[in-house]
Amino acid sequence: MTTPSIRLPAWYPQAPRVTTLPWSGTDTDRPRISVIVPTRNEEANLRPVLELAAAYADELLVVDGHSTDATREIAAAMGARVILDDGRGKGAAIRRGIQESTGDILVFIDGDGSHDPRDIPALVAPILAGEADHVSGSRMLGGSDELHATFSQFIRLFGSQVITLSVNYTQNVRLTDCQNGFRAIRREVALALDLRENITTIEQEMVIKTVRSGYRLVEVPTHEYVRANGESRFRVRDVWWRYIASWLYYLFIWRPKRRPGRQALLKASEDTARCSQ
Ligand SMILES: Nc1nc2c(ncn2[C@@H]2O[C@H](COP(=O)(O)OP(=O)(O)OP(=O)(O)O)[C@@H](O)[C@H]2O)c(=O)[nH]1
Ligand SMILES: [Mg+2]
Repeated sequence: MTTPSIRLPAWYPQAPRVTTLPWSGTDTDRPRISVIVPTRNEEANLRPVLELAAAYADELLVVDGHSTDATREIAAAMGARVILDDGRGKGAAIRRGIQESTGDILVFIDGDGSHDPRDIPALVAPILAGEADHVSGSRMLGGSDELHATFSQFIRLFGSQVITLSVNYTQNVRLTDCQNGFRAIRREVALALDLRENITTIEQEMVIKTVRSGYRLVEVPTHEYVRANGESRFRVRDVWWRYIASWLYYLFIWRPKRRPGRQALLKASEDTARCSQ
């Protein structure tokens, strides 16, 4: 499935793997899961991600950022529905994915091999159990191969920790990671958050809005791997001010809307919990 010059991600399994979701009810009662993969020029990384993610997905959606390589062809050949983002960045792609998806639970996973799709059952478990509306993978709990190696990574980690601490102390929560791209969220909640960010600042927007809106956010440990192939395009010097601006805006200025659907969402969670028993 690969040429010698393409590396497989470290998590790619050699052994048989369990692909079942944590659900003991009937299959027809189980909430549908959409796995959404944002991609931009990930032809060397995408196959293993889609191959394993497909095992957990009722719908596999690739939101592509106008790749100039074979990313879209590979995604389509592997059975994903492929749509294009509007060219404004990963955040815009996530927002497009939310709009286009049809599942009850949305799972976001990067297409660069940084996340192990076999963590998807653990990510969706608290939602299937009716205990969470949004589950974020945490690199602080699950470890990371790329938090400390370079000065740029140190700055990202430091900034991320400052933001997480500020969320914890202002919102009385105890989160460890506000910026991971690996998460699961009830689609109704994702829509209700009315997301606006166009770049990777969408991760902290989702976390802060979830907490401030009173939705239930749970973290589970997930490991972050070094992207299997290609270079990181993330440049701290280009985007640091957008992180600071969106952090301060969503934490201190933005106000949660009244959420008339809140009771319905809680009831749906309870129904989900009952079905899974
Ligand atoms: N659709 C879309 N996807 C994007 C865009 N930018 C990045 N992505 C994808 O979003 C995921 C995360 O982007 P990365 O470039 O890996 O960003 P990162 O994980 O913060 O940084 P590194 O892993 O260090 O490069 C990857 O699957 C990218 O291909 C974009 O503009 N549009
Ligand atoms: Mg990455």
